[in-house]
Amino acid sequence: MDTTPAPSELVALEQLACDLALEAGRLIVDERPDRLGVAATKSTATDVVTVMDQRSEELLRTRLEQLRPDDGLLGEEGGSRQSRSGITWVVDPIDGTVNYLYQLPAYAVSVAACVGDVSVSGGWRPVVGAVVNPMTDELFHARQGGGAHLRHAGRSAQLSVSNQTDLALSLVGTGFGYDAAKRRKQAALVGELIDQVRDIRRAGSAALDLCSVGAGRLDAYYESGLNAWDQAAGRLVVTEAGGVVVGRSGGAPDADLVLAGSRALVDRLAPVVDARPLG
Ligand code: LIP
Repeated sequence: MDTTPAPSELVALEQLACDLALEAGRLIVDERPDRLGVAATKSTATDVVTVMDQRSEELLRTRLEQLRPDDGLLGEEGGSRQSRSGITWVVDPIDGTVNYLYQLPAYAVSVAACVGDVSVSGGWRPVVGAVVNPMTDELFHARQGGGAHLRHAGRSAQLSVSNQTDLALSLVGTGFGYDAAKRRKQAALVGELIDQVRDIRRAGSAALDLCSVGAGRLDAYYESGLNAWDQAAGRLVVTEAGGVVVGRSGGAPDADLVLAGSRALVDRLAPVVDARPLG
């Protein structure tokens, strides 16, 4: 069921997404154990989970069960619930977990409310989203038709993507997966791109990279191997800031490829990125 909530409900959902992301953001900073270790690993030995990823997701799951019992849930650390309302919350309790483990201040809590079937590539879309970087005290948020905003130090600013159209003058963000063979392919694509752009940035959090595109801090961003929770909220920040987010060959953004930026830059970057499947 793909029904956009009414504008008044979108406002309430956006506020809830912001409140939840802020609360989980405080938790992962205030309650970080002094000697934080790796609680578990997932796809590879470098794909780590900390106890704070688990606690942050537990907090989000509990709050949503209390406040929105009919909504569904899809969380990175395994939280899932079928939707009865048509809304499914897609959450990443800590995006940029390796940065969090190393205390690099570039990690985020990402919370999005989506319509459609989140288990189907291209079968869903975010209608509200919030991304908090608790270390920089920045809250990026958006709702469908309501624009994208950055709240920082008590002030709020409307966001818009950069108007850079020249690929050679573009600052492009990207990332690498946890599988070594895949990383080699991803590095080869960076090698091909490096002399066609201004420079490359690798921040370590897809949610923050997408928000950087929305804020014009990056001209474009692309990555393969992302899950729905890595891209859901950030994707809406980009589109509500006037940009586009696509997948391979202009399709829906999914695990195969997420490519974001202004229409002009995405059209120039796509032929290079599309030509190198990284699966
Ligand atoms: C991370 C993404 C990042 C990517 C990492 C990892 P996680 O998500 O945000 O863009 O390069 O490989 O997937 O694992 O920290 O939630």
